[in-house]
Amino acid sequence: MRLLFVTDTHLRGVAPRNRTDDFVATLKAKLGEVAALAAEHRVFAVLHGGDLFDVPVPGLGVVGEFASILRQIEAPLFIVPGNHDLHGQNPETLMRTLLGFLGRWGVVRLLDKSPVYLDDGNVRVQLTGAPYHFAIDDGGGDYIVKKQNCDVAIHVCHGALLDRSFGPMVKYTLIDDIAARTQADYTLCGHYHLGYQDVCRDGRWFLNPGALVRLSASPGELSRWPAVVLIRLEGTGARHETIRLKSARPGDEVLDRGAIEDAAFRARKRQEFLQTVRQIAEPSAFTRSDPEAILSRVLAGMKERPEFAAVQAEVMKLWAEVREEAGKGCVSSV
Ligand SMILES: [Mn+2]
Repeated sequence: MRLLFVTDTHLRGVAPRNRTDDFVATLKAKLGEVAALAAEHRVFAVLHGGDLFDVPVPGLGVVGEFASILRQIEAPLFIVPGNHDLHGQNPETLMRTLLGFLGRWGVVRLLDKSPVYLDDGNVRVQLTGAPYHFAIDDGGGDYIVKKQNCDVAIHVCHGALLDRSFGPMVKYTLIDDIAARTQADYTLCGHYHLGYQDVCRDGRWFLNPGALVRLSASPGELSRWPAVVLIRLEGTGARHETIRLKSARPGDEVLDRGAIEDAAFRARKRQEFLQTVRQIAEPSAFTRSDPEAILSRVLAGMKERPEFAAVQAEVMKLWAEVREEAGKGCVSSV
């Protein structure tokens, strides 16, 4: 049995900023290549890691642009809903989205934690999914499955399951924190567009080949090549290969370098600014419980900077809103 995994296709009718090619034509070519690979390898099913379209309810014109290509995929398409498939990233809205509609129509099969079994008489596969929701990376429980009544268990996820730490600013789950707890032979993940090198822990694989499309012009997107994964199952054995898409172009041919340099410049400026703020607000300042005193102290240290007036106005506006929300000045600590 062969299965094809593809993720984050973000089908859309307009080009994102920073793309220099005919983006819709590129999307069609890539989707066409996925359909051709599915046919060439006679896959039993195509597995999709979520974010099929870029918005939850695209216009019918956009849907129609891709419908004939999606129809070329003869194998059933199993998909886990991603955040872009949902209104406000809320799973409860699924039935009001295109993906929910396609699921009910039977065009796609929606995956969740209830197992679905694929059986070709040779291999029996347990298929489960972890759809996106706000708390998917709180504790990692969604990434953990039990393997039952099958030769191979595959879990398809749309969350920030990552191979390395990303610092305190984003929520994520480390593969190493859940690897010993899940019984899935393959955990196939979308959502983190850059993907990572295949991870293997005690014979269990954790794969994210990256998004099918490069939507932003970040250095990571510039240097990577869109790919899909082909999994071959025989008895209880499994192997897989990453297939780089022939229809993709090198990043610097389709992404605007000017935008990349602008982004790098902004990131540098932001770092400089944060550095200044850190120097002004030495740790003792934050041990005080009076948030207004902390704000005043940080602002006072910035008086010489040209952006001072604008920053002060914005900070005070936000602070007033926070006080308002919290009940007319009842906030006494941050
Ligand atoms: Mn995505």
